[in-house]
Amino acid sequence: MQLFGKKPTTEVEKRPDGRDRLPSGQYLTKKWPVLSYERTPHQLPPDWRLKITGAVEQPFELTWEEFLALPRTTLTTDFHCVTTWSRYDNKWEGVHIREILQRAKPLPSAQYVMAHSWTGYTTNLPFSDLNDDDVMIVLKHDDKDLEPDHGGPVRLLVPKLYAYKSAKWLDGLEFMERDRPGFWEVRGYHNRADPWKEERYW
Ligand SMILES: Nc1nc2c(c(=O)[nH]1)N[C@H]1C(S)=C(S)[C@@H](COP(=O)(O)O)O[C@H]1N2
Ligand SMILES: [Mo]
Repeated sequence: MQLFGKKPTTEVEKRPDGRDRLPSGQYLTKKWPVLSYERTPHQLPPDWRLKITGAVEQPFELTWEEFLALPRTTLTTDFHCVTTWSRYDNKWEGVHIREILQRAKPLPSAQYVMAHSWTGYTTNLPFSDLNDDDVMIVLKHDDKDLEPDHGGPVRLLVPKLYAYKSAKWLDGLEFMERDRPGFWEVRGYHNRADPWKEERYW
């Protein structure tokens, strides 16, 4: 059938895993909205360290210079906020989570992780969601240094979960044996936050 360049309206864009690219209940935006509970900090604290703590063989801290010296990687992902906006094809640059995990050597009992921001924000996730191919600690977005409003200079990225799991202004990962709810999770946001299951609130 000749479609004259129009896509049939029933055709839904799919991801390689067969899921709809746009999770149900989401709308697409080209702008990148800012969602923060805190006031945006405009400077890295002078004593900033990335603190890797808890149930790991090798707890460690990195200074900013040490963190910047880690190998970098880039990745393009979609990003989904629980308040229903999604933004496609974000290009991220940063340090892959496995650069951290291979140094820290989490214990088998480390089933959960709490991400910490220096502003006091926290968010929890299962270790298996952190230990994944698409999880990074990011420094750049679409080839520019991450803006302060978006967590610059350094944030977590867990693109397969709603964006409240991607803590802005990151300064620590705490490996835990038992789960504990983070900032929004205490206030009614879903503990797991899978956009394809619409795990928004509980
Ligand atoms: N420190 C911190 N990180 C945070 C938040 C926040 O309020 N504080 N909001 C979360 C939520 S709800 C979303 S949707 C994303 C938004 O990221 P953006 O502002 O870069 O779009 O950051 C997440 N990380
Ligand atoms: Mo969000």
